[in-house]
Amino acid sequence: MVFDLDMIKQVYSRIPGRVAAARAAVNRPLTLTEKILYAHLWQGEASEDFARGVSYVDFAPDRVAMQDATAQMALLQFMQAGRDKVAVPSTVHCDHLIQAKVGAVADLQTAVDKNKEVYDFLASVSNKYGIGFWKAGAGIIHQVVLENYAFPGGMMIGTDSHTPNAGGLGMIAIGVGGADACDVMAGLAWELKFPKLIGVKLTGKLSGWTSAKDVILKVAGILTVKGGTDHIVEYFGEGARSLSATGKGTICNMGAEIGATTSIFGYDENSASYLRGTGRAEVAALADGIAEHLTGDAEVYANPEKYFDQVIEINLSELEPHINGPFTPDLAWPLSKFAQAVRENGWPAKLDVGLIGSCTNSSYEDISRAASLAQQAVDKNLKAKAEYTITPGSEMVRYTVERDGFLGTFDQMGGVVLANACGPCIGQWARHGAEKQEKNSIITSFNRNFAKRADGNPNTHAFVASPEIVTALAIAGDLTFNPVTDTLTNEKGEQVKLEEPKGLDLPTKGFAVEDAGYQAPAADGSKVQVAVSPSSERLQLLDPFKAWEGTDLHGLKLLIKAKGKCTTDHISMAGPWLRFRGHLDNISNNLLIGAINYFNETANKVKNQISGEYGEVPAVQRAYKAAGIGSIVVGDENYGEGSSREHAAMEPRHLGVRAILVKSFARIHETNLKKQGMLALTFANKADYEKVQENDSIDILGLTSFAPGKPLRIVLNHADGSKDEIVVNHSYNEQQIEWFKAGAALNIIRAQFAG
Ligand code: MIC
Ligand code: SF4
Repeated sequence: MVFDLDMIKQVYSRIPGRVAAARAAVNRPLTLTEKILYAHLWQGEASEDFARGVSYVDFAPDRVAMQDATAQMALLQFMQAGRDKVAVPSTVHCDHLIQAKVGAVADLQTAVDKNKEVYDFLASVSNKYGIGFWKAGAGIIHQVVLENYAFPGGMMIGTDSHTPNAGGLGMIAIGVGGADACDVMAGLAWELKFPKLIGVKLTGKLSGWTSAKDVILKVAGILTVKGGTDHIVEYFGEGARSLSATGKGTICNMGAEIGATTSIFGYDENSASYLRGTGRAEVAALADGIAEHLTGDAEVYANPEKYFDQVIEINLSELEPHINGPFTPDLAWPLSKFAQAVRENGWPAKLDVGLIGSCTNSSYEDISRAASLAQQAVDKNLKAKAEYTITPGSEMVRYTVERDGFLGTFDQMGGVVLANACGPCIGQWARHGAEKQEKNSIITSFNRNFAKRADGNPNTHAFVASPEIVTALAIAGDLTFNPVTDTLTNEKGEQVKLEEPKGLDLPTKGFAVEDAGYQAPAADGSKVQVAVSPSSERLQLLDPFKAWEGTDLHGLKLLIKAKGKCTTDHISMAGPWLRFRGHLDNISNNLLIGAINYFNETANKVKNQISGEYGEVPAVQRAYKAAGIGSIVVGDENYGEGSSREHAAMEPRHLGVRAILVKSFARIHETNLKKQGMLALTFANKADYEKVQENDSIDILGLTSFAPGKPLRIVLNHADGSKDEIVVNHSYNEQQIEWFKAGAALNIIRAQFAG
């Protein structure tokens, strides 16, 4: 048993009392989200005064989960916090650093050799501080968490934006930067803007080609990549109860793509079966005991408009399969309209690769349904026309689907099984020929499809769909194929049709695994040594950031005015750069190299205002740093969308950028900036974005009276001697202003533990 039953018992013993108190305090029925949030208040009582989307509230999460690419920075920070042991149960998962090249076994071995230094570091820090460690090959963080740790009514934070996956099992699970994880592991409160609530009422029942993935593909189309910002999405209704726990996990997982703080489903029979099926019958029994508190109040679901800020209704019986993309996960196409969209937009119709798996869609159900199509291909003499890969989400799923013959079926169809890891989803894909940058199409069951993400090629058109649709299209090798209506020509020249996919929520023979890949920490870690070599190119101990100088900032240079989409992949690219996630100075060499410069429409080419010449963004910023000149980054809407990686905030901080000024921020990134002592500012008047010129020298005024709710001013001193003064907003509260003043939140913790 790897989960902490005592902790769950404690949480369950306080939920009924806290929910009753909260209901009395606000004097109305409660949504599920409110119940769990109120049950996890750090101190004090529930109150209607928590203004949704505005008030910061302190919470006490029950768990922390970290994946290897973000854990390095989280733990480097935690090591400075002065604790002997983590304050809440925590785990590390090695999943992001495994590159997909030839297949599971060889790729895993290569990763273990190549990443030895980092894995050894993570294993020894985990051992020392009481953190559970999941070795490379054990699986992707969110699947391993769903299978082992997620529990209805719990609250977890994780250093990865898809942490909400655990919402499928009724947990409030939120993606954060490493500095937030560090606070919780150090025993401090965790602060969150009290969310607004979106209710999604699901009626009907899925059938045929439609699957849980299509619910979120549809929701993404409705809400777009920023529609969920500062909201929690709560799903309910008979349709919700008809979905498997892992299907719900898929929906919650991809809620990250609409910017939602998290998403959640209530506890039901399917949650209980999943808990029992994954060796947690005790948890199911405990949850049964307080089941009424693990779902929203009946009055809420009867009149959702009264209690949610926004309500969406989807009838599962009428829902069509969807395909989203290219280049953004919210461009949603119902299957019946997709072929036409491909033709009209001139997207490459030939499908090169279909990829299934990832943390989003790698459950037993997903794989069994995809395998039912692969089996048909074999039986009907169809040869898959596109390449086809499978990344199982965990060793437990992989072992079980191998035992049940599904991997053999994929093999017969020509599929390649990759390691239980993120692989191509995070650019860890040595795709042959990608360097030629040819225009091509791929389709995945992953969640993100930003340009260059999977294979580094900006001309790869990546689409997102369910594993079933990905498999059918890979068999056809054609994006315009509609399996519901079209036939295919087989090896014998006959016309054949694919039948609807079939699968099972849970294995009839139960899950099995030989070595799940878990390593428990030492009971007493005080003797464990953690070594970081000063000459390492992958790990670097952190130096504290400097405190604020106490004055307004004058004469900042414009580093870049980014145009259009600027995700964390644009700010701090993954793929080949993942190797430097534990070395702040080295990874800073990727700062904003993907962002498009407004003034020349080119990536990674900005004006160095000292020399007047154009150079790469990191090099220009290093020149400013060497000259002791601060700078500012200007951006568009939803800046920092995507990942939780705090490198996107630490790199500019490390290189001397002082402020990020944008039209709007994605939630996790904004918090990450604040935590690292940066100024995260928004234009009071979005049109002022146009006033920023390439040669501007910029002043930030009002810092000596920096206060919550009080805008700051910025003076844009243009090269021709004219100037514009503009108003900029911020969302800093008192405490966050202290982080800014101290130079970073961590500087405050460090001082507290030292004192
Ligand atoms: C991603 O899907 O982009 C990642 C890689 O899982 C990230 C975390 C990271 O950048 O390490 C995320 O989503 O938070
Ligand atoms: Fe890994 Fe992709 Fe999931 Fe991120 S979205 S955790 S990279 S599988």
